[in-house]
Amino acid sequence: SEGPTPTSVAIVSQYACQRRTTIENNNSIFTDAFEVLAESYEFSELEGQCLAFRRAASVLKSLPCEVRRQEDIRDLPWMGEHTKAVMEDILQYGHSFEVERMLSDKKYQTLKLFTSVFGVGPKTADKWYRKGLRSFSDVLTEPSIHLNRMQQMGFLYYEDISRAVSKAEARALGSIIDEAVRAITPDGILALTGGFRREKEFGHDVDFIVTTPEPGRENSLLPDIIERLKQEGILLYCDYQASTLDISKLPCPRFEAMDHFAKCFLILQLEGSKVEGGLSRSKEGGRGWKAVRVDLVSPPVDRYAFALLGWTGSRQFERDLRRFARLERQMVLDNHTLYDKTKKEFLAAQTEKDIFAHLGLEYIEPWQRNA
Ligand code: 8DG
Ligand code: MN
Ligand code: MN
Repeated sequence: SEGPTPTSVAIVSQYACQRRTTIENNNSIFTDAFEVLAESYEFSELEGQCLAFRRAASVLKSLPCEVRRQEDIRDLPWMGEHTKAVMEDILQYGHSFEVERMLSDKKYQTLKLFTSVFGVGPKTADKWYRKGLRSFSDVLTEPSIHLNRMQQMGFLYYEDISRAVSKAEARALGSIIDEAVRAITPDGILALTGGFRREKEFGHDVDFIVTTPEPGRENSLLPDIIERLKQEGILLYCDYQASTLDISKLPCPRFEAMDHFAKCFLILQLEGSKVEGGLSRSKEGGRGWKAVRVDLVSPPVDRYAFALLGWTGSRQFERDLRRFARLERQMVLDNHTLYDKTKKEFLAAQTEKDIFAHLGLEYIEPWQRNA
């Protein structure tokens, strides 16, 4: 009889949606380094090189153990010459010279600082850098700069929202949103999504999906929730975007990065007394509350599974789900639909499991999507 082969090597898929990636990362020494370089390429708008480092990092995050020797990565996908060279330095010297150089680069440091402000993307950060601005006080005292409202709030609450949101804080916000939904409609559906659904310990915000079984009713849901939060006196900032979903346009699916659901990007005032174990920020400011970023998205109920899958992330997992659908199944997946180009039909789904099944993929639990 055949026993186990002595040199059986587990094949690692090139697609994140065929790997199970928990929050336990055995290779953060490499993936942290890759993230610095990926980010610097993102600042320079070199998307291909940025993606190469993000893909390599994602593969290493899925490994059950630490990479110790160069030969450990021999059979892994997405290990290019550049990523290998960075890993070689880390294996040999404990750090990468290229990464060290980047971390002490003034332009990288400044763009990193500016993009850490809510409402400031790489384009704005670069514009400010090219004006010679290097610090927040440079930006805030520069007369030629006009900050939009989002950026004004980003600076005003910088101390709070640049600090990670804890699980306990996310839970407290869940109760607040749930109470609001319950008061508006008893059959409202609320689900945690984003990083906290993937069981991350910390996040930069808290993401929720809300809907109702009554078609069309979801359109007034977010405005009603926002009104309630305002009346409670805890709404510090609200950027509401009404739905632009046009079902009649659905039979010509093409991939779009942004979805068309109603959504809002909020800053809420979270009372320390509502958080088990207290707020994660130091209380030296004296006030007993913390400003926290919250995202709400409100799809029609028949789009719920697609929206939930799309908003749970991680971004790398989402990218690879779509790439897998397109290249391996001739299907188009986005936050609204799944379209089979061979059969020329849309595939309906009540749950995420239905979508994985349509794609012929093993189901990956949310906590295994930290690619
Ligand atoms: P974090 O907040 O802990 O940093 O991580 P995260 O929860 O994974 O990231 P996120 O930036 O909050 O995004 C969560 C998911 O939402 C991510 O997979 C991308 C998805 N998403 C969309 N559309 C949009 C959109 O219009 N804006 C934002 N911010 N996220 C979107 O599908
Ligand atoms: Mn999030
Ligand atoms: Mn978010």
